[in-house]
Amino acid sequence: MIELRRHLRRFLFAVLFFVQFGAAQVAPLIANIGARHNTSLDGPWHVIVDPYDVGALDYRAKPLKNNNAFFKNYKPQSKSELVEYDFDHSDQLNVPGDWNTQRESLLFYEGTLWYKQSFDYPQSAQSRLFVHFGAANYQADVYLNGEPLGRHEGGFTPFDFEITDRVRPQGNFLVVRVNDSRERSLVPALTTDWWNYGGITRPVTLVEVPQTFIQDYVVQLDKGSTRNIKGWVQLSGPKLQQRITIRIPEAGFSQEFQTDAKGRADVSFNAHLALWSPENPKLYKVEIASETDQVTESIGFRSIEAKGTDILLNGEPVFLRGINLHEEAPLRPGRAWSDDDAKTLLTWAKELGCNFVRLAHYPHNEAMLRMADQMGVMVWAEVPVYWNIQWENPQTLHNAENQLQEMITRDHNRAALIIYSVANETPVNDARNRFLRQLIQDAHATDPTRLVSAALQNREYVQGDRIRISIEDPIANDLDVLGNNEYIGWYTRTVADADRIDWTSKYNKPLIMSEFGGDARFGYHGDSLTRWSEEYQENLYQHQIAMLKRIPFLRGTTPWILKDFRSPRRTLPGIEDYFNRKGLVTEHGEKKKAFFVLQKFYREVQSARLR
Ligand code: GCB
Repeated sequence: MIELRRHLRRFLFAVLFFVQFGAAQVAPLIANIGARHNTSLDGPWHVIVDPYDVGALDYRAKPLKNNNAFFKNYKPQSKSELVEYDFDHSDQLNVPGDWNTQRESLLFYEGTLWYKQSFDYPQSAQSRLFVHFGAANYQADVYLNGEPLGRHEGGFTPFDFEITDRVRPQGNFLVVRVNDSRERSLVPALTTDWWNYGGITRPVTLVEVPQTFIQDYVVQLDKGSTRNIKGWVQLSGPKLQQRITIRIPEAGFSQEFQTDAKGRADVSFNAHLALWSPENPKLYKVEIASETDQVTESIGFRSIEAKGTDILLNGEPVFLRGINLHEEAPLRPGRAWSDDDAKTLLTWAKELGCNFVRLAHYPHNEAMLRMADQMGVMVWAEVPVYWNIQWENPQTLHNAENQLQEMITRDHNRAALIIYSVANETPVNDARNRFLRQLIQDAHATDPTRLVSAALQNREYVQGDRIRISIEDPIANDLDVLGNNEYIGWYTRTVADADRIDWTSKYNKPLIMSEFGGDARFGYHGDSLTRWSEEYQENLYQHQIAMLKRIPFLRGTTPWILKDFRSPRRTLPGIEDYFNRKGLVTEHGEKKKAFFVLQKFYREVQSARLR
């Protein structure tokens, strides 16, 4: 019944938006906004917490059309007029930032919250202006000066709206209704083992571009090549046919291309380049100029392939010494979003000996990917197709496909990014297989240069004294790299059972052990059989590592997880306190014993590879 009511509410809101105002469009994503003339709208925004959606619906639950609708930001015109909201006298929250950790009363809040920011913008007549959101979780309805711009769905990917014809030199107000209610049909769906941080969690920026501008481009090495750069450039605007010049000054490269009637130029050329790798994360300044616009971006070049059970980086076999990460800030509560957050998290990963991170379980912020490029850390990026999804629902599939596209579009020039993952621990059945195959196909079609994986589960066979665990999943045939999550010694079997386990695979493909681990409360000590103690976790890692060394087709590991993270599923008082404690460091940066076990293993792997 509650479920039904929620659906009704969501449906009514969609009616409000798309019937009353017509379907406003999310504009195509502008690449590399940091290189553009841009104005930050970050800082304190006025907010109204609206658990009953009174800013959108009247008491009959019908869409509000009058000045009571919060997006109107209406002020009483006389002392008698009834207006029951007032952004300017409401409290403020910082953008970017989740709402849960900025105000104690909002820690567990899920629902609607309205944001308002005012700004002036003296715009030049020749340019176009967009408002760009790094991300808002989960659904964002955006309004400028009392008119709707559009809606975006999905909590972890960027979106923008063109406001060229709507912006005023002075006194603009931008209102955003953010709703993070969980629903069965969404991506992710109802249940996750991470905090559902709501709000405008990433930066908001005004981006100014010329009338016809370089909207996006791919400049990356072709699949399997270390010389041939292949890609495209896309223009947007009235003058679509233009001459394009691509220059890589440091490599002495410059060449011209021509866009077609649709504003697109396919580009392909050879260049002598120092290849990007974790040991030498070389980035080149790449300049792309059209007749009307130009952008510069730091781009690295490397090839990544799967061959038999090997992963080849620049043609050489590589072992991915990884760790899982949630997008949680180090050393302070809440979502991570900044360069500093990214640097701290990746510095911890490097201290552990990592050359690879799995950014679980949704697309992390852009700063993270750019920092990984600079620091030389390879990346697995993932969409939130997690646990239980409505596999039969075509809208759910469409939603997942859209989030995947937005993730790929934002990061397709990042050398660090080598693997797209389309799912985590999903149950094998026909509808799920169809759903995931579609996503795998989409990822391959959109970006043929990177590898596609998913975190799968496995089957166990007991054979006398030994246990055989087999990687078997119908979608494995479609993947380039297999991921597998296992919790031997935590959710299944005993820690010591790992010594009796042999792994087999039906596929001639590389395996990444994408999760394993167990919880420990930092500073809680006991013997190696005492749950929640650092010694238990330490022992678990020791047995796991001994087992992992015996898997012939293993090409990477990302234990669960770098840092303790908030989760509403983890209620045990004194131990969990609403945190998943499988971190190797705490939320305050303290290192648990298991940290050093993994560090030792990664040092061994590294020196064995270098020999
Ligand atoms: C898993 C999930 C991860 C959880 C983890 C756990 O299998 O993929 O999201 O947080 O286990 O700690 O249970």
